[in-house]
Amino acid sequence: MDGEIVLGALAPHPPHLVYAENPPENEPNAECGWEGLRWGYHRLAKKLSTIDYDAIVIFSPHWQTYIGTHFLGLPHFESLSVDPVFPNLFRYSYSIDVDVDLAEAMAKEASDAGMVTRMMQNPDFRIDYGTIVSCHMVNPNWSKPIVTISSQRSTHYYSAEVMGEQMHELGQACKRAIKASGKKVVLLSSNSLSHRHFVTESDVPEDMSKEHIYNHSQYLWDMRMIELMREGRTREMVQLMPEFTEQSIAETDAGGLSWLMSALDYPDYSADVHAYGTVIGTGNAIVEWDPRERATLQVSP
Ligand code: 2X7
Ligand code: FE2
Repeated sequence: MDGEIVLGALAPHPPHLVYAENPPENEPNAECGWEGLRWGYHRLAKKLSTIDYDAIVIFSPHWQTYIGTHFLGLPHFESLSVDPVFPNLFRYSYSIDVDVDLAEAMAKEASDAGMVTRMMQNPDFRIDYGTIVSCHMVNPNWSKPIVTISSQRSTHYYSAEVMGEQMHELGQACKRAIKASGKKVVLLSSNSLSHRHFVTESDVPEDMSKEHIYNHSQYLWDMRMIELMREGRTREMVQLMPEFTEQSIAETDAGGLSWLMSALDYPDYSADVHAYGTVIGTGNAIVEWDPRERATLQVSP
């Protein structure tokens, strides 16, 4: 039977969210914080727990590979991940299983389509915190194998337009590989939206009286993008991506959201927004696309 994408989500990765959850894997302890985003993640995790799937494929901006797209390529990685900017919040012991067959199939499909790809087969490779935070938040018991896809940074090497074209091709290649694999797969784009942020931290990081969007124009841009998601106008959203990325220094520069939209064949059905909130001034939305919505649209008169 053909494989399929059973769910796609925008799943941002501020380490603050894991910090505020206080899971046993993370050393630092928080009193509370960022509840709107965390409760949104809880709703998404609850939905995922009702879905039958084999693997999570995640695209992370914090695994940066300037020569080509890389895929995790060993069955297991285990170590301590310390956030380089927030070591006070995130020191997470991880033990991660990888779906290597699926990773290899996606890399081959992308490479056959002319993209530069590579499998990461260094057993000492340190998994990036973007992968860990988003995967922890959607599936805290790590019950499914994952595949991380790196960001090849074309936005900075060439332009946001070039990145958009390449992510279109990569999304299509991943979709073909998933279909051929016979597996049911969840896709995550791990990124914030607007990304200007404060450069000093309050004495108590979870002091929510200090948390707000960095500026109003950034907020307006986030709302514009989210509105297009909710209205099922994702082709327009992808067209706006270069301008959005430049004007709000968005983390869409990494390409993940464009990759996700392509793999989902540019949803024309409404996305479910589980939460929007800020973390050190950045804009973060937790958004779900359920491809069964497209099927529903097609059968209705
Ligand atoms: O990587 C991040 C991020 N994208 C947003 C907010 C805070 C910290 O780290
Ligand atoms: Fe980030």
